[in-house]
Amino acid sequence: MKLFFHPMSGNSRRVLLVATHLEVAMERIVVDLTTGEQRQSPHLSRNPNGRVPVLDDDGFVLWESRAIMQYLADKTPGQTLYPTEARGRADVNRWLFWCAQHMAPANTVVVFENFVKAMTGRGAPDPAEVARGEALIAQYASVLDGHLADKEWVSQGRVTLADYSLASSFALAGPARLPIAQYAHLRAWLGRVQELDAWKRTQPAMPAKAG
Ligand SMILES: N[C@@H](CCC(=O)N[C@@H](CS)C(=O)NCC(=O)O)C(=O)O
Repeated sequence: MKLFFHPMSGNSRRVLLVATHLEVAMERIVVDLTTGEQRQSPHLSRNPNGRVPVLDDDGFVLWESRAIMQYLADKTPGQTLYPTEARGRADVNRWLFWCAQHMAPANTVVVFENFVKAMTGRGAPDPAEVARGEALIAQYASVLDGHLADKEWVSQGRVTLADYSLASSFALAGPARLPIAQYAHLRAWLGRVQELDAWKRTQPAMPAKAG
């Protein structure tokens, strides 16, 4: 199994977290997002969207990070990250879709302005874009914070794909200055995820020119 990824990519991180948690061995191949390698051949033939991560499992090529998480879990007998019972799975799916549609895109606006631009030499953050992203984060982080007020984990009372998917979207919260200081339940949960072995083992080294 091969994973085409970038170490600073939150979308890649969620796949690495699941692979590490499940002890799925995979060769890791960096696609250099800072030079545009993702929009050139051969990567475009792996993913016509020109993005990472992409999994290649013996010729079965799969893109979209949450689809890859689900595939890895489904291939692992006895795993507990992705429930097999209908309601448990539906609840985890709810948070995966919500993450993809709402929370991660909100975080991405600010991560792009405050972190990716510096990493790729694209100039200063645009204050209007930062404000737009911060408003979206306020809208969705408050939902997650409220949900976590009486819970240790997002779903099922245990670590699931939902935690890894959502936490990955906050992986650059510090260097990208995501405005989450007021969300105590969210921050406490993020701290719990960051204590997990899989999180520690997938921590990337920060690039010198970003942050
Ligand atoms: N929905 C996709 C998003 C993938 C994505 O946007 N990846 C970013 C890195 S975090 C990327 O490859 N960006 C390269 C670019 O936009 O040129 C997924 O979940 O896999």
